[in-house]
Amino acid sequence: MSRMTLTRYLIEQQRENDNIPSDLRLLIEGVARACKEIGHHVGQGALGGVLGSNETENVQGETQKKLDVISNEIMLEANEWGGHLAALASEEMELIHPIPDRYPRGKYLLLFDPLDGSSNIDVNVSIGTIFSVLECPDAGPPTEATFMQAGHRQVAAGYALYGPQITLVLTFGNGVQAFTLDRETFSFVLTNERMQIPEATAEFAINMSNQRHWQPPVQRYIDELIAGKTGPRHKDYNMRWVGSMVTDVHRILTRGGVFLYPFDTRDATKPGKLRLMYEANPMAFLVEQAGGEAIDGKVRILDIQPSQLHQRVPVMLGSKEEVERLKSYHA
Ligand code: AHM
Ligand code: MG
Repeated sequence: MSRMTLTRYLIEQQRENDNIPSDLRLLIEGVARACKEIGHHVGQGALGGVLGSNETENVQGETQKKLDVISNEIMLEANEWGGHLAALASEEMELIHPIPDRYPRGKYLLLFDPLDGSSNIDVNVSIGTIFSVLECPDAGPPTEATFMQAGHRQVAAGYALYGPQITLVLTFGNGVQAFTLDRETFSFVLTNERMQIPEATAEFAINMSNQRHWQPPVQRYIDELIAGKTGPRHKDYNMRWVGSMVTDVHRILTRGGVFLYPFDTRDATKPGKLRLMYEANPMAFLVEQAGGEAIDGKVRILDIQPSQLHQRVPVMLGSKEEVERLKSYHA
């Protein structure tokens, strides 16, 4: 069979199921092009002068890496002219970015973390780009309030993973598809038409160095996993923590597992580390579409009504059995 490129897959889906409007398809193709370009810069590393930090801080008060800034620019430039978007928002920009007057305004909103896992850039460990697409409900110029929609209203979401392979993982609410970049033809080729997370797992991902700051339900849950075969779970668990959410989630979509960045008591102003709108929501959409679950402890991530563009949430996602158990411990 001839290879199924991203373009062909999206056109055929639109034809067969009528579930991907053409301007949404073109928008996603624009995002995919931007990811290829970011992937190129990531691959250049020291040769491209892209490693190391900028002198700047983002709205979260984090020092920006050069690649954070480069990736943000690429996402803006690749996506603002297409005519499919009303506005964009990014982890690296305090305010939303309305489409400049010189371009036509479309009906979608794009949110993204242009370069996720920034602490891994300089050490040559996998990193990624995460994105989420919402509809723009009104015809007037969008404001931050226009973005304040719960995650279940996303019409598409995905990530690009810059690892040994460059992988693009997408959902339009009809399962999860993975595409691998063919580095010779520079096109994304469908390599997994339906990613599925096994219901049960024996692998967990959490930053153990924060253990003393966790709340009792997470303390209990992790204690029980670590107790292994002789503990209440009666099996041995394995641990992985890459420190790039994209990579940790990709592993879970590929072979199962559970990922936690829970609420902790380190900083009263931060209810978790990860950001709802461009990290937790798109990942929760993908995980649910692959048969898993995603909660903040008590509530389904996709049902959280956002109140701020850069708000943080605790995140627990992955194999159903584990997330259900976490929910029961928090109840
Ligand atoms: P970033 O968007 O600034 O890169 O931060 C998000 C990342 C996630 O990819 C990852 O899961 C987490 O931060 C790791 O945090 P920690 O360094 O506390 O383990
Ligand atoms: Mg991030």
